[in-house]
Amino acid sequence: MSDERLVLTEVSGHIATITLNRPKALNALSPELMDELIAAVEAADADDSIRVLILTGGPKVFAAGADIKAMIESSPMKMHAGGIIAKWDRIRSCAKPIIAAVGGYALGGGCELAMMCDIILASESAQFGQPEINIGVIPGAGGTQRLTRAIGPYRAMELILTGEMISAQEAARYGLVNHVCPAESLMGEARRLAEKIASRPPMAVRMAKDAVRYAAETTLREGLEIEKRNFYMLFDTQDQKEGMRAFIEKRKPEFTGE
Ligand code: DAK
Repeated sequence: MSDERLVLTEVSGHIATITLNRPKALNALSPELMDELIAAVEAADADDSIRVLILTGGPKVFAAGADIKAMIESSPMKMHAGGIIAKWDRIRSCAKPIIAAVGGYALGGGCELAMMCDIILASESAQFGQPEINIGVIPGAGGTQRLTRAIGPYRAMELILTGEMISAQEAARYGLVNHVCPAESLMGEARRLAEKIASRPPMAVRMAKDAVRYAAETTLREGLEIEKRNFYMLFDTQDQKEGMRAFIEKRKPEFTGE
């Protein structure tokens, strides 16, 4: 692993751990870092041996937002032509579950990146916020929408209008964070959860992620259609036969991912 890489990937068993590696700039999400991150996520998504991704920024910070220094001279047309929205959307397109392990600041684009993940674990000293208002803009990678859906309109409005941060504990109380852990056990907990999910039938995991995501992104009627479609599709897998047979035969299922 070279120190110059902005994103590091480590694979162990069925789990890929992707680490943002720009600590001196608090993992500010520069265009170069985002390119490496998207490549790492897409590589893990395409690798059949990987079932779950963990995304972290290391023990001290998750990400302090998009790189303000890289953004200051931008223009609407530059941003549009650079396709940055489409780029960020590629993280969200990952079919496998992503667990965010947040060790410190998750601010602005960093908070939005965590919210593109499927489960958020945080260390006791982590802090979350959308401080864009303090630099004359607003969240641009889903913050106004995802935060509002995650914690409700009144709390989201206050956070976005004041730009203030909330602690990991408050974020957990609001429903943004699944579990808060001591700093030293954050990665262990992320791994334990990733392994649990990786032991479940992978096609069912994908279909479940897909259906749950629709709940936040579409109408109830459409979401129910997607759920039904995904449920039916799983009857084309060996793991469905094995799971149901094992239940009837009172034994542990052996899932193959087929
Ligand atoms: N960008 C660039 N550099 C950053 C940075 C950032 N967001 N955050 C920190 N750094 C750099 C600092 O400049 C400093 O670098 P040097 O001066 O040493 O070269 C180094 O990291 C350490 O930072 P501090 O000295 O400030 O450290 P402190 O512990 O004193 O303070 C802090 C930590 C996190 C409170 C502070 O650094 C801070 O307030 N950072 C900025 C937080 C922020 O405003 N974030 C929101 C940025 S706007 C979109 C996609 C994404 C976005 C928008 C659209 N599309 C797809 C359309 C996202 C926008 C944003 O995130």
